Amino acid sequence: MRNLKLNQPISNNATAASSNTKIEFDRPLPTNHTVSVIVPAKNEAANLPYVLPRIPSWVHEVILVDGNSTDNTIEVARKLIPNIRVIGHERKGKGNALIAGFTAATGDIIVMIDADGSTDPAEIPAYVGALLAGAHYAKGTRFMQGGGTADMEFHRMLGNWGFVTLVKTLFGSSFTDLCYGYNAFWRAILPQLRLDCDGFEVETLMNVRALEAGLRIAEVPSFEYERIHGTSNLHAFRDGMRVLKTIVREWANQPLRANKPAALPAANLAGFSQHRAAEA
Ligand SMILES: Nc1nc2c(ncn2[C@@H]2O[C@H](COP(=O)(O)OP(=O)(O)OP(=O)(O)O)[C@@H](O)[C@H]2O)c(=O)[nH]1
Ligand SMILES: [Mg+2]
Repeated sequence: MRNLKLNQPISNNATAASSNTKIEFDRPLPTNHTVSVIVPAKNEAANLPYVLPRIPSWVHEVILVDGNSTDNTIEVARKLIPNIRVIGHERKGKGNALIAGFTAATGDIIVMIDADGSTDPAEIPAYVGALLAGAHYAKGTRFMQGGGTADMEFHRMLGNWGFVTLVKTLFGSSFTDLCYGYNAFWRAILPQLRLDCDGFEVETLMNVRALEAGLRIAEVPSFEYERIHGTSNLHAFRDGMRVLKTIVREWANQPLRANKPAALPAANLAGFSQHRAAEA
């Protein structure tokens, strides 16, 4: 049977490779592309020891985006990964935090994970693999074979299903999940996402904008674990309304962008083959 929470905290410092806990996935990455991992965190000191040490040692940069934590989130993060980059963000909200992290990232590939133990960094190779195989954007899904969730009450599952269906209807997508916080993409496509939101609607906005931009999107099966300690920052009704407004607004604004976006910045997407670039 599957563990519903990430195993145990790993408090001996630095990377997974140097800790006592052996991470099976921590094999060398078969590419020279650099990877940045963005971790938005608001009062997650108790959860970071379960999360940060599981980030593969070949990740070249980890950015913790702190939401004015009142616990010792920053101190714990620095203890676990001494060279972690810690930044802040201007306004409240996970969306604002992620945008700050994406903007600060320097890697060819950007991966976003949560700090509460819901998303397992050991899955990062699956996301990176999908990008190296030709996707521009790799979005996690809890609702494909190989994925799952231990962290979603029935009403949230129902809401997510409703939004998935709405996006299918309005945008013609075949997404199996929508409001999930584990995604990855080539940094070169960031301008095409035109991200401009503050709250938990951020994942929905990213997914819909990736569709609108005609990006090659791959879904990656992912298992969402229970938050380990602390309480959620999400308010199902309020944040559900923000998601709904985001979908409707994006759909309503579509005709204003009658022309499909210019060709993808394929030249910058190393790992994306030449003849694919010519097709775009
Ligand atoms: N920097 C920053 N991080 C935030 C903010 N709000 C949420 N986060 C982080 O974003 C991640 C997801 O937030 P959660 O509160 O776990 O929300 P959720 O995963 O949708 O809800 P649960 O499934 O109930 O945990 C966590 O790592 C939070 O610490 C914020 O305003 N600023
Ligand atoms: Mg969570």
